[in-house]
Amino acid sequence: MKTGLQRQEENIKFLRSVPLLQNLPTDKLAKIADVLEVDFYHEGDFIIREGAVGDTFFIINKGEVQVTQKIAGFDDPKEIRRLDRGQYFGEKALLSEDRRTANVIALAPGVECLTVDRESFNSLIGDLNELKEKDY
Ligand code: 6FW
Repeated sequence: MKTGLQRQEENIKFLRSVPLLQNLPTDKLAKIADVLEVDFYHEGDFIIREGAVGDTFFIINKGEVQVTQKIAGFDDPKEIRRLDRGQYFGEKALLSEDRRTANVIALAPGVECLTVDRESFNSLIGDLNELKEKDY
């Protein structure tokens, strides 16, 4: 059996390996590890739906996701990117207080994400320069 403390230590270790969070001091990583939740998705699940209201930031802990976006004049959204362990998504709607700008779909055999809500994102992550300067 794994204790809550072991889980917390594992989460801090993983957070330290995420490029976006690499320069954060341990006390901030510990705060993120305290507030994050773990979500599991099956293949084909829409983790994020383009156009929806959203209040969550995601970091991939296991598996791979597909990012797709609606193209004017086409019925089917087009794949724009794939992301895997250590990469993040969902920051855009939080930074701009706007709707989701793309779909994010779980690929086989499933996906585990660490999630942070808007309030914790604002106080712990949203100020990072990498996020503000990002230009896809
Ligand atoms: C893209 N155009 C848009 C991605 C994540 C991090 C980095 C690429 Cl450093 P949201 C939908 C999310 C959005 C982004 C993500 O999809 N995303 C894109 C694009 O070319 N969104 N508009 N590429 S994946 C990605 C690089 O995180 O945030 O809250 O939800 O709008």
